[in-house]
Amino acid sequence: MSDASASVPADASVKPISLSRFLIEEQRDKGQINADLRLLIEVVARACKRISIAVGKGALGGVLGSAGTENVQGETQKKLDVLSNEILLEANEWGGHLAALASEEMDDPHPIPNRYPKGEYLLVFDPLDGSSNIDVNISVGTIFSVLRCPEGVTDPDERAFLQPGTRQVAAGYAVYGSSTVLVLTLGDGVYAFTLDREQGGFVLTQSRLTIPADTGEFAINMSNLRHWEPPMRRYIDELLAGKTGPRGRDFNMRWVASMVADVHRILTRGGIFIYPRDLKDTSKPGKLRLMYEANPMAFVVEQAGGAATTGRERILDVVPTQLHQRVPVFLGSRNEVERATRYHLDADAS
Ligand code: FDP
Repeated sequence: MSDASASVPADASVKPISLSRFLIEEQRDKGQINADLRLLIEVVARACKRISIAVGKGALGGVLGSAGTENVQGETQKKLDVLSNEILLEANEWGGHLAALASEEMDDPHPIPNRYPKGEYLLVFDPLDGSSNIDVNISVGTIFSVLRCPEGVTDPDERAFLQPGTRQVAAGYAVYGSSTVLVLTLGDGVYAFTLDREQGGFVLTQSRLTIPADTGEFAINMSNLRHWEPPMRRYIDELLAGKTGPRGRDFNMRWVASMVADVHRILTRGGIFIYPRDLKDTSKPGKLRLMYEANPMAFVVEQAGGAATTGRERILDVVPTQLHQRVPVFLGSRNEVERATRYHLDADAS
């Protein structure tokens, strides 16, 4: 396994490039984005900076612990889940770049209030992913995805959002860890920006991140093993068998239990992240949400040369039927994702 990512590291002798300058150049020089999409990304980044500050205050900010409410998934909301959601809504609703927003923390899409102009984009986000980790000071993050509002739709409802991940025009996440890093794709490579806490802005620190095709590291919640389907067990059994097993090498396991942190590690040094379908509750085809987690992360991972499937098909090809739909997720180093997917397809065929 290669330990180092093939991405281009920041060169200390080169003048730092701010997120704003990066976006202006994407618009003006490359024609990759228009002014509205540039504004949208800048506003999301500003909201992430505010969330990062709130997360960083920890107990001093009075924001740790439960909010005493449940979201549409029946999960207990943390105070920071609610606060992060409000920060993203407030930041984005007045700029004129959005037609509507949808959040993992809200039952229905959030319309743009009539007093503000509407734009051509739809913003989808998980305001604070991995929030069960917040009270124990482990990395959490914000995940976002941008779609175009379908032509002719002026008051977008849930149906407007039900587009496959291939239609995303931008996606990314901010990970609030030992440093805050914003990872972004506009459909032409993956870029990472580190928050300069003194200056208050995001600075480009890695260009064209690349996930190695092979890896010796996997991330999965092993406590669910007894509920997995046979091909899933086969894949993990072979990894656990190590040098003397069919794979002929040892594999290492890492599980932060914050998807953003696990995906960020994989973008940095490779690996496979799996949240498979399990038979514990057959009404749920997985734990992670297609629109808020799987699609944006799949877009980022594919743009970095990795692969992302449900174990059976490419995540980005899944046509959503519900805003809060769940899917199994296999993503990261291409050769491992393809192998795990093949085991599932072979099992289905036999
Ligand atoms: P969380 O429930 O804390 O929000 O989004 C779901 C998620 O975290 C992911 O970030 C994480 O990868 C996964 O769930 C952790 O699941 P387990 O509790 O099964 O470990």
